Amino acid sequence: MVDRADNLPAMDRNGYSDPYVLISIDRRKETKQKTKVVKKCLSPVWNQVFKLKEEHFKSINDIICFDVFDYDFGVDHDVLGFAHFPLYKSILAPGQWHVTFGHVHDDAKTRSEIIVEINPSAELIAKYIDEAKVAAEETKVNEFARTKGYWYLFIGGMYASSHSIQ
Ligand SMILES: [Ca+2]
Repeated sequence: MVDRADNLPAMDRNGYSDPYVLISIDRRKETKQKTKVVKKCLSPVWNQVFKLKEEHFKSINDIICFDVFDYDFGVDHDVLGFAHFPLYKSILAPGQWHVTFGHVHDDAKTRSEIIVEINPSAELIAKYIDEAKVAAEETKVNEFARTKGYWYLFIGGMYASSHSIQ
């Protein structure tokens, strides 16, 4: 479900944008779907529900992408912002997400926010729940490693560190 966005940057000369969201899994072509375009609006409400096909998910490392663009007639559409969710996060914590993104064009002072809701099916959760827990642990380990200044190499499912943790 793509709910709404707030404080999007203005890309058109009239002081507005014409925002729409491109939804995809890892930006793969066959998974792409679009919201409607909301004309002349910086806080658009889409309120549209999309179904991502279960067979389009290839692994727990997939990213669900919400790329926000400004529609322009006949020319390339400007990027307004990106919100990307690792599949494991939406498996472990389904529901509504508020995502703040930095402006790609940083002349604006307020930060944009997009609100989406991701509700994986019971089948998808059952399929990926174990891997999602592992992925979350690995992310934690990686973050811990970064904060402690350790360097980890991910080799065939094993972590090898240049220093050992006490
Ligand atoms: Ca436009």
